[in-house]
Amino acid sequence: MDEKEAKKEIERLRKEINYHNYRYYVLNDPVISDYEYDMLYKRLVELEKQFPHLITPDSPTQRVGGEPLKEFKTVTHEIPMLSLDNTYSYEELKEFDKRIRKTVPNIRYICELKVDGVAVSLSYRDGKFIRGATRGDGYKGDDITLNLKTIKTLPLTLLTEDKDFLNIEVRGEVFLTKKQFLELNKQREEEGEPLFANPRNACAGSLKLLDPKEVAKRNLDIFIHTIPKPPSEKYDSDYQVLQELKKIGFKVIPHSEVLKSIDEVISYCEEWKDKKEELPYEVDGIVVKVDSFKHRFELGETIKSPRWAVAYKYPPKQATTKIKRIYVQVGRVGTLTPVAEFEPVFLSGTTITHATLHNYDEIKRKDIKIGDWVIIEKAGEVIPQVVKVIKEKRTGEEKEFKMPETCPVCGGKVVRETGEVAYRCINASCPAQIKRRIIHFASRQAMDIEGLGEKWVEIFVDKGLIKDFADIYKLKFKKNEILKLERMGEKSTENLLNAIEKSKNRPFHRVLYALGIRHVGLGTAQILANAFNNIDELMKASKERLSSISGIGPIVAESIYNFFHTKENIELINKLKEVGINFEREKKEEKKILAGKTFVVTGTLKNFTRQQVHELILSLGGNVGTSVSKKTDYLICGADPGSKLDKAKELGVKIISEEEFLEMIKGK
Ligand code: 0OW
Repeated sequence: MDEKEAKKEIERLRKEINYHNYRYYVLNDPVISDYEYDMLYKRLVELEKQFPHLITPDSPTQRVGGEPLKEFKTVTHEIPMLSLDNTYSYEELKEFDKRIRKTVPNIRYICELKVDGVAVSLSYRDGKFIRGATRGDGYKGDDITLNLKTIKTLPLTLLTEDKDFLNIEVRGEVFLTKKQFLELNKQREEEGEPLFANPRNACAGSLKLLDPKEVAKRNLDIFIHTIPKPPSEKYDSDYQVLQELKKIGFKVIPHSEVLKSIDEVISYCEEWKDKKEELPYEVDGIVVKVDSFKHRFELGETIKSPRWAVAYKYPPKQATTKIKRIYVQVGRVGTLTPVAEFEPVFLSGTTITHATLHNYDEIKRKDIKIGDWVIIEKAGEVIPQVVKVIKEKRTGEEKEFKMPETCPVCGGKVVRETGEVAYRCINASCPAQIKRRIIHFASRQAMDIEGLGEKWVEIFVDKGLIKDFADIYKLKFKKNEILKLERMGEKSTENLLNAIEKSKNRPFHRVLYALGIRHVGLGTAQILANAFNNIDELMKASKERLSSISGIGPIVAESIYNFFHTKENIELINKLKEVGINFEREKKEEKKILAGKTFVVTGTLKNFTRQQVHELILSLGGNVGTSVSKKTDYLICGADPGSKLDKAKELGVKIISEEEFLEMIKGK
């Protein structure tokens, strides 16, 4: 196929894929099977790979942008993005209505759900999405185009030729569904990251990420609710324009109605007071706006907000109760989280007895004491929050809360590392963390113990057969107990015990990685294995010595030092030595195996930062280039490679994956 034909085929495919994206993501009503869609998409990817210069930013294949940004550019809103005046009672709504009718006696209102998300502006030129920005201060915001492109319900190309709609700006709310929010917090808990208090914060945090690939993982969504100026004189009703926007590809806010009287508006607010709890996303109010563009113009706006719109905010569901005690939960990664236990209190359909206090800083910030009376709030379906202490109710009996010095589950040392908010138990054998730690220990890139996956780890730990890493190697003495387990026959027991024995001789760097020291991934483990001959040398190293190693910063050095200066971990290492784990770098003399070879890296690597892989290549005698040339021997190609890949193809430079690179240096 020649370029001309390819261009035509590419355009046809894009048009079709855009339409099917709209049907699937916006209308929730696909008209082709997933398989047929995948074939179209695959074909487009192939053609764009064959003719890379035909790739355009608006292609459906370009939703997740390239390299992470260093910062966001600032952009100015042509029409300021004003905020909304809030009202908290139906009385205030009636006053709003009276004020409006003084200027416009005969009024039509649009009533819309007020989605609790992050306001953004989207600009289209010639029907293509060209720019997206946060509201910022209403006049200037951040250019977050690349992040917004990752939202599947945001059309990159509008499904219209109508010139009224090809060059428009629309505004909407980016949001996270309650389900996505809970999943994100669960993930963060596993990774020891602080939790988000509500979907809006999670959404705002996601849009601030500089790497679009990370944003894409957050599954953000968007509702369009406003067009700052009518697309042409033909339209006077905003409601009607929104219906048009829906037809050309936008996911317009649902359940809106045009109502003629404030009484109807109030019954709409009443109707959604409870109904909103069943919606998959957070709604914190109702937006009431004048429908006619002409009337809006007549009513005008104040410096802060339009006179023709108001938000009716549902009262946040609150209650007061007394803190009986504050205890500490230990998460799967050892994070210590303070939790308040209350006198049970009924709040929006559920009895509340506990609420997370997130972390010690939060307790100090709100000056929370044990025995305090507090106001708690459930701003929607998500976790109840302690809003504030009712100081007037204090009797002097209240007690200060202190974070424990030792882990409440295992008694191990609790540390709070530099720059961290969280306190953490770093005992690698802590029962609260042991399952997750063993799963990591046995995983493929660590000790690679075939057959010891999540399911069997859960069973072995629950049956008390494994309490720490060393117990894995003692399972061979418990063969009879294992055979009694369901679905663990003679053969599979034999296979598992052999796999465990075999794992004793993994390379030193993989054993270090398997220990699960915070901030020590495969790359850092490799650097440590190159810097120390064995575990004893490493355990004796001071923080200064550790942070003097290229690729190891002060925070990582502190984490490594703390790990090896925790009593339980020292015992664990001794036990692992007793069962015969290899804690030495391969005996082979330190050959500079990459001597004379020049490497260039492109794209994102799974196990190394760019700096770490450069350090590693240099430590093995290789050279590192920053651009591809005839002198380049290898291009290591990670995810989402940059233009170096095309250059390497052009020059015939050998292209290897990260896995191939690891094979090349394996066990050296
Ligand atoms: N959050 C919303 C929403 C909405 C406003 C925009 C300017 C004047 C009327 O769902 N459904 N409709 C509007 O219309 N605003 C909304 O959110 C506002 C935008 C800016 C601050 C709030 O997020």
